[in-house]
Amino acid sequence: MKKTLLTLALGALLGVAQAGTVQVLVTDKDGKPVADAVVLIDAANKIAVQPAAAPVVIAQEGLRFVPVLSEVPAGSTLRFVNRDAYDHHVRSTPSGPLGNTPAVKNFELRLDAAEGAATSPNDEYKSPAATRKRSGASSADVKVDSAGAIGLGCHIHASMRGQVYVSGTPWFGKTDANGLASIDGVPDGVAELTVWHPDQLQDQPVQRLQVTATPLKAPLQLNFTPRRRRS
Ligand SMILES: [Cu+2]
Repeated sequence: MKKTLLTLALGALLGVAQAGTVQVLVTDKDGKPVADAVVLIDAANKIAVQPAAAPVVIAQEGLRFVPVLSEVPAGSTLRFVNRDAYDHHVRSTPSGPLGNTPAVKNFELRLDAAEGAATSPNDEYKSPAATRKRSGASSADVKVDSAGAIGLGCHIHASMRGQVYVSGTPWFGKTDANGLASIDGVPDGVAELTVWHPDQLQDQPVQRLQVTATPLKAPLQLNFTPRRRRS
């Protein structure tokens, strides 16, 4: 909501009369809805991407990354929080089914078990720098500035897989279980829509849109069918 208001305010300053909502439906090669696809819109009237106002939490919980896919604006801080009663060793990995897309940020974090560590919801927001420097921390922050994908893995648990997509545009979102993502505040005019999915072998084609104040529905079909994920 804040982003929408900001976009509208900036739009007014730039002489852009309106902004619209784009609802994207992502389907696979067989026409089935695809969840957890990142949808990105580039508008002719660009505004700079703003980092998330607070650290974006990615939990290690029940041997999983929660959420399994996080989409964040460039410049944001990721906060990895171990909520399990055992250690994790989070690291960035390449993305793509062949592991051929290098991560846009490289890191390795040893995160102690949550037991006895400062991981209650309130503690997460206390003095992150101090938490980071303390030895035996169960949470750590990573700032991500470059747009693109970061795979997540754990040295200790090979089955743990996650994804982060860092957006270079302020208009982005990820699809829900029905394959839908709704993006507000896109300036009127020509825009370019694209999608990123962790299973893609190559960049997906860019689609041109004409955005108006009337909500726009944009179907977007992948040229592949993603693997089924364990849930
Ligand atoms: Cu682990």
